[in-house]
Amino acid sequence: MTTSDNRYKPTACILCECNCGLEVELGGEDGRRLVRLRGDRAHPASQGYACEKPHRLDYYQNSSDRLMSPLRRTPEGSYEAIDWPTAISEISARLAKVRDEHGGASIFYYGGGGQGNHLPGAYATATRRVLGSRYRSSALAQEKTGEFWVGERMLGAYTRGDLEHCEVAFFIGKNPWYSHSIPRARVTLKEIAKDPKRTMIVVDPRRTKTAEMADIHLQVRPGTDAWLMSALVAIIVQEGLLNQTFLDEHAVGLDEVRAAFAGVCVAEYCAHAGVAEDQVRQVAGLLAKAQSVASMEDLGVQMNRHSTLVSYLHRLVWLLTGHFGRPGTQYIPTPLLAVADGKHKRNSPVLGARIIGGMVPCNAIADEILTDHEDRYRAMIVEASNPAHSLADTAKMTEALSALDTLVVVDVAMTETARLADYVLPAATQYEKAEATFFNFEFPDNYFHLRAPLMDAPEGPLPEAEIHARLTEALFDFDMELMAELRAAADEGLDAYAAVFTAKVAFDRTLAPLSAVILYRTLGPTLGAGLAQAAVVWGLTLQAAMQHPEPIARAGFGGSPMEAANALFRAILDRPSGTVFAKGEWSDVLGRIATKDGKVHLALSDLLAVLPELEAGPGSAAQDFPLVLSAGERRGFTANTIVRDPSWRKQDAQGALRISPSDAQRFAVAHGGQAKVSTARGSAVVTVEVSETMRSGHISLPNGMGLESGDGVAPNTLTSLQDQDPFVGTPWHKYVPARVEAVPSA
Ligand SMILES: Nc1nc2c(c(=O)[nH]1)N[C@H]1C(S)=C(S)[C@@H](COP(=O)(O)OP(=O)(O)OC[C@H]3O[C@@H](n4cnc5c(=O)[nH]c(N)nc54)[C@H](O)[C@@H]3O)O[C@H]1N2
Ligand SMILES: Nc1nc2c(c(=O)[nH]1)N[C@H]1C(S)=C(S)[C@@H](COP(=O)(O)OP(=O)(O)OC[C@H]3O[C@@H](n4cnc5c(=O)[nH]c(N)nc54)[C@H](O)[C@@H]3O)O[C@H]1N2
Ligand code: SF4
Ligand SMILES: [Mo]
Repeated sequence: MTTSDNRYKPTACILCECNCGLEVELGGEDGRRLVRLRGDRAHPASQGYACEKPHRLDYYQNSSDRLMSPLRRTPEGSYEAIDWPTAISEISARLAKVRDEHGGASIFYYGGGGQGNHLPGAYATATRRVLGSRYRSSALAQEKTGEFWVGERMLGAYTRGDLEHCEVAFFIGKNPWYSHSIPRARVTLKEIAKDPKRTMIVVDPRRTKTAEMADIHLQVRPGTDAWLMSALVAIIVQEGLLNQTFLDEHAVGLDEVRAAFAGVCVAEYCAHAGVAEDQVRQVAGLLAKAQSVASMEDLGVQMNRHSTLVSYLHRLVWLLTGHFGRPGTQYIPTPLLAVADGKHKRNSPVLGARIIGGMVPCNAIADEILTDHEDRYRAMIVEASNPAHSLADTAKMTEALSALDTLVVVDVAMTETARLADYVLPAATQYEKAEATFFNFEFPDNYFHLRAPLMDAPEGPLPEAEIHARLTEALFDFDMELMAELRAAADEGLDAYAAVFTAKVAFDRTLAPLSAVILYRTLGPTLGAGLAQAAVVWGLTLQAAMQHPEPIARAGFGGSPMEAANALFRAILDRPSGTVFAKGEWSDVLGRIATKDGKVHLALSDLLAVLPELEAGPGSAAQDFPLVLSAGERRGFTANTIVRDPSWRKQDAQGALRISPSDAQRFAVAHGGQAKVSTARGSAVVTVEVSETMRSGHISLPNGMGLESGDGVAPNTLTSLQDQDPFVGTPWHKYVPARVEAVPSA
């Protein structure tokens, strides 16, 4: 199914992880402007849905900060344009020198993809391999690693909730009306809200748009979710609201959990959380009695005190009540590539911090550079990410990035991070090359969308696949005969190619890790105009066909793994609006539990061990900092730092500080006026928005603001590296002790 109107070309939105399918009409004098955008009805997940943001995607494509040439930093600190051969030879020589002197492990890789572009990370594996780079990280290690780790240990897997079909939807620290993250979020929210048989429960200190639509809003005191969620578990345990049949059959560890919560004083914990006890009891009853509960936690708790503990308590709530493996409850999706791995295999080299899913905790990175330790990171490649802005403690992060021997940034725009780099490499935008993401978490049908480019890249920028191919080739002698053989096989077709590739590359210990670049150079040229960067996807389809043959066969791609992979890859190339690549069945889900014994593990002893610490209560705010700042709230016109031009915002251009009427009065600040917000780490002057939606004691600032090019406050000038989760090092961006003072008008 493709669009009948051929002025429009299919692609996707890149502003949040939903990646809604879009149709775009190009225009402008050079034909390179995204002039008209609409939801693509042929997209299997979004089905024509889009929110307000993508209509202004031209601000991304035609940004004034666009990089058009490789840049090298001059001794004076400015930048000069250099050509690609110079850039590649100098960068590879500098990184090789760091590798030879200090070991490849001292070369760190950060990023690899954002909300819309995950192919660069796949290509970077080759560059990292030839450099011997061992450590990497990305934004996921400052939000999701706690959830991944807990999921891995309890279920051997990452789970999601079937919010589209549940009777009860439970959102914890999540505002999908503005932040989306589920397909067609607003349609789903409206459907739940208007159906009297369905219930929406929201846990959030702010009366968000989502909370307003909810049947029950637990307006928790900021940073006290651990008490609230403990109270919920305690009620379930103490009142016998357990789904005993489910637990007997599928779970172990119930006795330890029972013992840990038997003595919890629910009334006291509800008081600590600032929520009425009867409301919490009502919620526990609803969750236990409902046919199906689907839930979702996000940054409100994942970037907050006790984040990993709350991820655990959250899972206990739906597991104890048996909301798993049935329509409308939680499931384990079939990923094309697992971005959500929660395994802990090793620790970081300097601080010994837990590395989850291969990602070093973001808060550890600066300290692992700014040290005399022999194993410190000395060079870094940053790709499709802006850590100088997005990681905690901007000043410290800037100091750390500046202290590196070599920093290479690959981006489409001159970012805050690029301004610290020794070399800046210009990438083609996501509308100038083949792109895709691996945020494929749907169920039972699961989708993959390979986007063809809307236009060629201008002279200068290159797709990341080409950049990594050139870097890898500068550092490694490929066997040109083998490359020619693969290239010839590719010309004969996928089947011939697959045969040579599996015989000579896939199982070769030296070559397999370089697969992405080999595929790009040999299969890539046969894929059609602008699609070479899609070559790595063939390798992933082969992996997926080996790992999940049944759901992939059900989607129409059966036969041997190679046959399935080839058919799937052809479908991915042929369907410009996205492909259903896997069809799950609810009866599969329990069988996907991947713990050693196939059971749900309810008792995580290290997390149960910290529960008694809650008995002392949350403590009171420091005198200097009586308020809690959420540094980085999602709003109507925020999209991390993907769109840099401030004029893209139709509202909230200054990124106002939200404050409750009572706090505004207490600190003598007025709506529309200026105020100074201060934390232990910094201060900033902000525009004030007095809002009834805020709970007193809680203030918030938007994310993605305060770029060099724009207004507002860069939230991480106010955050600190120390405020982090003790288990996995995720930052507490939503829990920054702060104060607000009036600024006299000039
Ligand atoms: N518009 C827009 N959408 C986006 C993005 C964007 O930049 N802009 N970014 C995308 C990305 S990268 C992500 S990770 C997601 C994040 O999506 P969300 O997690 O939904 O986004 P936030 O607004 O940061 O935080 C969610 C809620 O947490 C609440 N909160 C604050 N403190 C607490 C607390 O102590 N307890 C509880 N229970 N809640 C608390 C806030 O009031 C807020 O409503 O959004 C994605 N979608
Ligand atoms: N205080 C605070 N800090 C936060 C958050 C918060 O709530 N509060 N939220 C955090 C969260 S959840 C996230 S996900 C992170 C996001 O922060 P980052 O991971 O740093 O990502 P973005 O800000 O999305 O930056 C994406 C970069 O990719 C570039 N880009 C776009 N397209 C391409 C491309 O095709 N190729 C290349 N090479 N580059 C491209 C953009 O120009 C931009 O520089 O921020 C985190 N930081
Ligand atoms: S929901 Fe996300 S992906 Fe979809 S249109 Fe809005 S910002 Fe884009
Ligand atoms: Mo995120």
